[in-house]
Amino acid sequence: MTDPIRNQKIRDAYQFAKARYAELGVDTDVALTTLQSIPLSLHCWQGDDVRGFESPDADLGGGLATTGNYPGRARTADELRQDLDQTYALIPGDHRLSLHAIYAEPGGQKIDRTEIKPQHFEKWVTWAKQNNHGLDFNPTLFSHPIADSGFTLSSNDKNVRDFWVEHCIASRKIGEYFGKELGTPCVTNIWIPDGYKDTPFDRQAPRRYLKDALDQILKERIDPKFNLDSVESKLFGIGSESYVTGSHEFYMGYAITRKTLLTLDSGHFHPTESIADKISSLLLYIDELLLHVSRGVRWDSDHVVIFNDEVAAIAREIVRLQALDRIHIGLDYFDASINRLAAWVIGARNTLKALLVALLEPADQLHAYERNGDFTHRLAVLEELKAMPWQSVWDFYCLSNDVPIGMDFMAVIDGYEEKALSKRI
Ligand code: RNT
Ligand code: ZN
Repeated sequence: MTDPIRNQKIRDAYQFAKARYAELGVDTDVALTTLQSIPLSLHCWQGDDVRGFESPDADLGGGLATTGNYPGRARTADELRQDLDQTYALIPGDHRLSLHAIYAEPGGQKIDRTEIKPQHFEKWVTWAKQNNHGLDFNPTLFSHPIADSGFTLSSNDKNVRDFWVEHCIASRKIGEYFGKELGTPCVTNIWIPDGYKDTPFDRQAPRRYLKDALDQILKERIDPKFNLDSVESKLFGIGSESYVTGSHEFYMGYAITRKTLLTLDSGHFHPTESIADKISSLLLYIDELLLHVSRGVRWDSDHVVIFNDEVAAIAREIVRLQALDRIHIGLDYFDASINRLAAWVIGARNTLKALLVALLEPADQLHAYERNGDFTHRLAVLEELKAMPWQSVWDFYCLSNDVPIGMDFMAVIDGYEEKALSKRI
C-alpha cells in the first residue's frame, strides 16, 4: 500500500496546510509532537461484546446490552490480543488497554471474583510489555449471580456488599501490579450498575451503603505511582430507569472529599447535557479525571464514537485547559452489529482527530482577544478554524506513524476479516 507518488502528495499537502496554519500563528509540527504523546485507553470489551472469559455465555446484566450479531467476536484471550494487535496497528501513536476483571486468565481453574490475583493477568502484562501498552483496570460488578438483585456495593444485604468490596480490593491490587510492571500508573475505575427500575421511597439509603463500601475499598493506601482509583457515575440504565445509586452528584462529592479521580462517561448524562462543560469546573477541585469517550443515542450510552460536536468540544476543553497530563482518555462503547475492529479503529481515530483539531487552535491569540474584550476577532478566528485543512495534517501524521491513510485502514480490516474473523464460527 506504499505508493511513493501518493505519499509525496501527502507531504506536499502537509506543507501547504502548515503554511496556512502558520498564517494564524499555529505551528502544526508542535501540534503533532503533542498528539504523539497522548495515549488513549482502548476498552478491551469492544472485541467480544463485554463477555469476558469467566462465563461468556451468561447474560451481560447490569443494564448493559450489546446488540448485533456481526460474526467474528473474540472467543479467547489469544484471539482478543490478536485482534487488538491488528487494531493498534491502524491507529497512530502508542496507546493503552483497559481491562475488566472478567478478562482474567486463571488457566482452566474456576475462580470467583474475590479471588482474582495478579498472576491471572500475567499474560496480559507480558503482551503489554512487548507492545508498549500501559494497562488500566475495572472491577466487574455485573454478569454475576451476586449482582442479580440489581444491587452490588449499595445493596442492603451486607453479604452482597462485602463480596463486592472484596472484589474491588482485589482489583486495586491488580492495578498496582500493572503499574509496577509497566512503569505507568493504572487507573482502576469502579462502575456499579446499582439502581431501581421504579421509583424508590428512600433515595439515600443505598447511597449511604455505597459511600461506606467505597471507603472500605479505598482504606489501604496504594502508591499513586502504580494505581489511581476512579469512580464512574451514570444517570440511568436499562432496568434502573428511575434511580441510580451512583449518580453524578454522589461521585463528584465522593471524589472531591476522598481525593479519587472522577470518571465522566459522555453517554451517562441527559441527552443534551455535555461533559465538555464540566471539565473546567471539576479540574478546580479534582486532580485528575478519567473520560469514557462514548456516544449516547436516546436511551443507550454506548455507540461507536463519531467525529461530532460533542467529541470536538471535549477535546477542545482538554487542550485549552492544558490538562493533557490530568485527564486520562479512555473509550467506552460496544457495538456488535459492525466489524468489531473497525468499531475500535473508527472511534479511536475520531478521538485523535478531535484532539488534533483542538491542538491546531491559536491559543495565545484567542486568549489575548478574549482578555482584551475583542470578541469580534475571537469569533472570526473560531469560525475560520472550522474550515482549515486539518485533514492534510492528519494524513501526514498517519504517514509519519506508518499507519494507513484515509480509507486504507478498511482494506486491512477487510483482509483480516476474511483471514481470521470469518473463520470463527
Ligand atoms: C456502563 C459504564 C461502564 C461499562 C464498562 C464495561 O454504563 O459505562 O464503564 O461500560 O465498565
Ligand atoms: Zn463507561
